[in-house]
Amino acid sequence: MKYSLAFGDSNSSNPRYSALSGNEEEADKEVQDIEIENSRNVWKRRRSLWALFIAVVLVVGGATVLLPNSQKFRNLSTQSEWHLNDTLYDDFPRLHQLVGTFAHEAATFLSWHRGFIQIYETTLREKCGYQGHLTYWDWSLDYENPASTVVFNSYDGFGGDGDLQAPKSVGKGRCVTDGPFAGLQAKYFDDVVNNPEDKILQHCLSRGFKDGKNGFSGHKFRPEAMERLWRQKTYDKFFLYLELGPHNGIPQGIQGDFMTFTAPYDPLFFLHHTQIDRLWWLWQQAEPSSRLNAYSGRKNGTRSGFNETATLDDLLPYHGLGSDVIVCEVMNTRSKLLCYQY
Ligand SMILES: [Cu+2]
Repeated sequence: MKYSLAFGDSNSSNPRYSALSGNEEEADKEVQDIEIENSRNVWKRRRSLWALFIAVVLVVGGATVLLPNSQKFRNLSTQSEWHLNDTLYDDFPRLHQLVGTFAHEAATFLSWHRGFIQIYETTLREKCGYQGHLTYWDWSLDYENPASTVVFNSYDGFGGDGDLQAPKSVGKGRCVTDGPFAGLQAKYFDDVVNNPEDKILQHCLSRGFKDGKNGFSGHKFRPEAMERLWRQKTYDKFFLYLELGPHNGIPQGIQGDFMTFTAPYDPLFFLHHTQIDRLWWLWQQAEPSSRLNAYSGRKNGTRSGFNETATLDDLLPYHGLGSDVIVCEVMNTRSKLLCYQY
């Protein structure tokens, strides 16, 4: 469809969006000729749509669970072309681990992850027959009791906490035994920062809600925290507050695989980072004339050992799983390379 300012339901009903959409006309002028075919929406509890998404993720993961609609995807190859002996599903945690100290606590946190989830979406579409788009979990709506969100439902969600009766697994968690990812096997686990070696450790998908179901706190993304996020005026202040605040609240609450640089083993990682990307997008849309080019702070994470200043010409590495890109290519989601909106 042609890009227009008539956004879909998810945005028009979002008070945060309307509060931030002051300069739409200006943005529209710059992009009026770009076709936007990719509209990312909020995760909705609609099994008819989501069985498909879940089935696709399962097949990428090489799992043996059979869901409605999944049969046709099971015929597709799950072999990675990127890294010998891995599946496509292992590729994403493996790449995320490789760039761990580069793409966190640095300006690259937002830019690198924007490219990363784009590669994931493209992989689902090109290699798994998925025809939908990435979706996001807006956890700020669940801040009062994040553990009871429908996202964790067994039947039409992504499954819940690790099973207290199940064996202990990685990252202070236990095996997830409900939902479509029950029994999913992961190959790597990286709990050692700055360890460049592969950490091969076969295990079940692990979650361990902090302090149990009632202790998983939404404190870091409560309304006051989100208000504070929107008050950040410069890119470096915005990304750092977003990363260390609202962003960290989710893995710290879910734990298990999600706690480490191999976090993409938990399929929720992609709903989470699509939400992070959307928050950056909203921040940019509030003042597009300046913020579509706003980029500052450290080029590499504080734990990387490097201390250089970030620029729009920096290279974002995807080590062959996807093409490397220059930061300026991912600043505007309406660019030719990305071509999506929220
Ligand atoms: Cu990350």
